[in-house]
Amino acid sequence: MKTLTGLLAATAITAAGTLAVSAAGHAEKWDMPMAYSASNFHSENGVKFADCVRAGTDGAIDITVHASGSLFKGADIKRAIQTGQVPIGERLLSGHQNENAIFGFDSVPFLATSFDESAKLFAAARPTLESILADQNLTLLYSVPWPPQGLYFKKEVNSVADMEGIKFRSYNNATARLAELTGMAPVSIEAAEISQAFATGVAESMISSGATGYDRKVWESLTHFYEVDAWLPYNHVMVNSDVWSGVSEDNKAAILACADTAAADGLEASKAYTQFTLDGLRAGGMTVGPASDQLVSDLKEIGVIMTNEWLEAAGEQGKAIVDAFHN
Ligand code: PCA
Repeated sequence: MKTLTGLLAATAITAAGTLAVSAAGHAEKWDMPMAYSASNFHSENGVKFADCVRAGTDGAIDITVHASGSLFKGADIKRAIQTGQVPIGERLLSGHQNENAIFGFDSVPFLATSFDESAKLFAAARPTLESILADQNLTLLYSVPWPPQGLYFKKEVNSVADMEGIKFRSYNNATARLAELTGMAPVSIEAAEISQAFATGVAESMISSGATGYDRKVWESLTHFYEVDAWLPYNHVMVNSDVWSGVSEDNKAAILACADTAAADGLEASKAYTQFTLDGLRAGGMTVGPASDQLVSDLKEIGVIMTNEWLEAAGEQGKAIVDAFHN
């Protein structure tokens, strides 16, 4: 639901964006919505990217990061960039699989389960992803993976049978489907709102990284984290293609150099944050460890179903990505 302040802010930004474009030669102010908490590594990396762009363009492009979904909620960020309500923003594209199955390349269970494999998978998917985004008036600047995804509960869970009926917070199509196939009840909730959802019992479990559980202090409501390493989903920073074509060649080169740095720094931060946040969950009182053999084998069976469903939906392009990944 859009709030009044959200609507007012969006209107003000559209006006500011128009002004900035018409006043060529002056500093352009770019508002950059991001969905996750300011202390999360993606958001911190976004602020560093903005600093790099400001320096690299001699102040001509001045990006302000708005973390925690404060300007637009995660689910609305992609559309806001496409339609020019904001020039730039960050979004988890696997949340838009209903537009194009390729957007879910990174959430196919057990296809790529480590940072190295996920980098290979992303490299295989990138050209296809960029051409789909180009048709949507979006230019991809950089992408950063979340740490491996594991399962959170408020009780011990050793098999899929133990998951029956649990209220499960989903963040994209794959997580909602996982809930259905495991007999849980999916409820879509943005990361910014999960602490409250767990505290009030609207949700009782989720699949996510240690990072998100740590950022949202979920040990206040949940007790167990099982390392499943199901997949590593990506956040993508994208710019509106009309805005991008108005950027000078020099400034484009500066921004692309900053994007490369942000991709590399973001990956390193994601790796470093993995162990740090699992330790943090433990320090918060949670039981953190590998899933039982039974749970792993149950989940792998569901993974096969979801892989087949994704391949079917993603067609030739999806198959080409998986083939390139395996080669
Ligand atoms: N955190 C995000 C997406 C994946 C992750 O690790 C979330 O839970 O919304």
